[in-house]
Formats: sequence, structure tokens, C-alpha cells
Amino acid sequence: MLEWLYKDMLTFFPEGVSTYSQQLDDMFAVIYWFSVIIFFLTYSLLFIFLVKYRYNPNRKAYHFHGSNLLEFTWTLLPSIVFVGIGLWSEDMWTATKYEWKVPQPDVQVDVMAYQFGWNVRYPGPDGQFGKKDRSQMEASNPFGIDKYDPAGYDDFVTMNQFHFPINKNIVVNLSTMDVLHSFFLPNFRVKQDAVPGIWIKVWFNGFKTGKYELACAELCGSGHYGMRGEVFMHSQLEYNKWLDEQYSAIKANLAANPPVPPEPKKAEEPKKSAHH
Ligand SMILES: [Cu+2]
Repeated sequence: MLEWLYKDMLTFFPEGVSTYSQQLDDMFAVIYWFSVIIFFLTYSLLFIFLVKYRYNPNRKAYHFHGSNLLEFTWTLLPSIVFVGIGLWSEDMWTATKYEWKVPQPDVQVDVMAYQFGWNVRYPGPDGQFGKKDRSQMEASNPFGIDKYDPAGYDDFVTMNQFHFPINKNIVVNLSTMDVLHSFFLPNFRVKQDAVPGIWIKVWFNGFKTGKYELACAELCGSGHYGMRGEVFMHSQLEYNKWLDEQYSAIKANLAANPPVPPEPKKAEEPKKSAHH
């Protein structure tokens, strides 16, 4: 029952199912064991000294000016450890976080977080996202899909449900409508803040089918605890099947209600200068 007393914290991680999850876990484990060893080392020394040099009326305190060798050592050793971890993690950080390192996407979605849920937008049968226009954002159009762009007519939006194929590069363009949220996929070792007004690319490649949890990892308001989503990782075949179902529903809908292209945007009249 008190397993957690002797089990190390690493066993609390959920199963890792992305291509880079093992690498990140390895790094976490090394940092963890460094911390554990240094913690017990320093605290043992502290207690030994507390007991050994406790108050004794027959012992006189003495003063000394410090030791260069000791100070040199305790500066150099942590420096080596920290610089080492820094260099080691740099590669992984770059590979998982840098925009210019995001691999060629096989599947791309837009995700717009809000209080308290996730809108997911797929490009539709034409494989292309319609343009986005923030001025057209409203409750019924959370992404601000530009109604002047025909590429957006077939885009479809789901809520709190993600479907992806395994062994493919998934790229999520992440933003939020209101406050900061955080896109957290524990099984994939993905965590990225969503920031209003900008789009941030998140990528992962999962190798195991199943249903996984998406949680918001930023305390974003009273409903934060319920800001969850489900990520379904399918085989390519199953994924295609799901996609085909969505596509045929969209095509049927578009055929029944053909979109009326709106009047083209009027060129804005040049504003008259208010001062002279
Ligand atoms: Cu949130």
C-alpha cells in the first residue's frame, strides 16, 4: 500500500507512446537520480555534522579562512553537471520545440483552446485550410475561417476529440481565444502553452493505437479541471475510415446546401486625415 515510499517517482509516468518520449524520460531519469543522490549526500553530511559538533562545553570554537580547493571543487563539479545537462538537453529541446525543426507534417490540424475546451479544425476533403481572419471570429466560427476563401468551405471542426494515425508526423497549430491554456498530452510527453494572438506549432509522432488523454495544464479559470480532450490514435486504415466518414458527411452537406460565395470585400475607402 505504501509502495510510493520506496518506488522512485519515475514509475508514476504514464506509458510513453511518441517517438521522442523515451529520450525525454531518459534525460528526466538522469536528472532525477542526480538530485536524489545529491540530496541524500548533503543531508547525511548535515546530520553527521550536527551530531558530531553539537554543543560541548569542553570544546572551543575555532575560526579558519576557508579552503580554496574545496570552493574550487564545489564550483566546478556542479558547473560540469549543469553545462553537461544543458548541452545534452539542447538537442532534444531543439528537436521537440523549435519551429524550424518541425518535420514535414503528414496530418495537420488547428487547435483553438477556450474556456473550457478544445476546438479542433481539420482541412476537409480538399486537404487545404481556408484562410483565417481574426475579425471573423465568433462563437459559431471559433477559428475565424474566412468566408471569402472557398478553401475553407469544407473545413470541419470537432470539439475535444482528436483522431490521428500512428507512425505519422502530427503537427498541431495551437492558439487560444481567451486566456493562456496549455496543451498537455502526458503519454506523448507534449506540453505547450497556448497564447492568445499567436499560432504555435506542436508536433509528435505516436507509435501505439489507443485512446489517450489531453489535459489543460495551465490553471485557466473555474472550469480548468474539466478542460479535457480525447486523442484517438488509429492505424492508417482505421484513420482513413474515420476521415472518409467525415468527408462524406461534409460532401453531402455541401451538396444539399451549396455555399453562397459572399460579396467580394469592398476596398476600404482611404481614411481622411483628422488633422491638417
Ligand atoms: Cu485551460
